[in-house]
Amino acid sequence: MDHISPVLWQFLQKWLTHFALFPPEASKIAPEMDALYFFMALVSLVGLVIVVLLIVSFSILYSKKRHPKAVQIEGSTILEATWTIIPLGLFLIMFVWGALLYFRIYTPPANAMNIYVVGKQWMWKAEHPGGQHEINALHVPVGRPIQLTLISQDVFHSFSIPAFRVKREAIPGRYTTVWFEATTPGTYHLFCTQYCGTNHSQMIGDVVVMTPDDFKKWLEGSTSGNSLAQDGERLFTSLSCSSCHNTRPDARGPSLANVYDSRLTLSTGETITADDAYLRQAILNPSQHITQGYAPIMPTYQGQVSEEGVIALVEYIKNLDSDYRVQQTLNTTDLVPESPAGKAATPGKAPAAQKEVKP
Ligand code: HEC
Ligand SMILES: [Cu+2]
Repeated sequence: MDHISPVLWQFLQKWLTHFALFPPEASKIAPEMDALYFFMALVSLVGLVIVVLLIVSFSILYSKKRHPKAVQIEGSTILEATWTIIPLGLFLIMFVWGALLYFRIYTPPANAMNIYVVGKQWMWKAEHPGGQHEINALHVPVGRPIQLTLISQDVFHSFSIPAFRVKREAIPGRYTTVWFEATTPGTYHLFCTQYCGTNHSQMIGDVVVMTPDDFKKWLEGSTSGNSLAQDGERLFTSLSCSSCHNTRPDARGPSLANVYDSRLTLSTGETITADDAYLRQAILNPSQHITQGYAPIMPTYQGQVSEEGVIALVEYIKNLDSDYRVQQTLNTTDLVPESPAGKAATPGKAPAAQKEVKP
């Protein structure tokens, strides 16, 4: 909102926030969303004033007292073109402006830190890559793009942080994403904005924006001892995935190392990108897409793994390199510069073959 006087803007903003008409602007996109919002409000207001003025002045000017005898006025092309073209231009400005913002909000930058969020009646559960779990709370660092990968365990929910001007549906059976970059440390509201049953109004929580140092401390203090990928690794063994997906040459399933984000060729000849959604489907509904060169022998895990379990498995597969082991990342790697960067730095790890369940 640089085009109106900063003093006036600050005054207006304070006033609106004070009367709870306007949430604080705490993300990078928030001021830009508000600029569009106030532009639309202003255009509507100007339109309203013009229409009201015309109604009042016409009813005085052309009243029966002044004009007892009606006179027909023929149309004016110029006038009609004007009142068509000007609003059309204004609406097109709103459309292009809104579309540009929309694409920015729903396209996370490549360097965004991913946090999974699972909605269920009636709570929000967040899963950090370092294995930190939280309920009805979300801790994030300031000044860092955060991507949320959302899914619902039951019905439709909608995840909303008004102070960040961010909102996205959490849909059963499908991952959706949204991203933001928080600009101001503090605590903000978190809502479910889609009516989802009796206790919908209690499906709320706090987003805590912390300085990078505080966030690092929080990560260290909230760890369960295992990263999300390591939780996935355990599930991978306990669900016997490793009996088919392993490093042996006669393995019955394809190698899952480096499969994430790669192009797979299916038995139908189609190719498909192995993204989060694809991996989820491959686990819950394996017969839907059969990878070329393999028999459709993989059993479905529908009903055997919770959404959080699937998330852990997906995170494990994402981090998988050739030896089917994942490193112990209790923190988000690039926030902790002193931790060893490479996956080679995991001394004393058992070789993959030792953890096989079957000979
Ligand atoms: C009985 C053997 C078997 C078991 C057990 C098994 N899979 Fe599979 N899996 C396969 C085969 C064969 C394919 C390739 C054919 C297909 O796409 O269904 C496959 C495909 C996949 C794919 C798609 C990637 C690709 O390259 O095709 C993923 C992801 C996957 N499995 C994960 C898992 C997970 C996670 C588990 C455990 C929860 C598991 N699998 C258990 C045999 C198995
Ligand atoms: Cu809800």
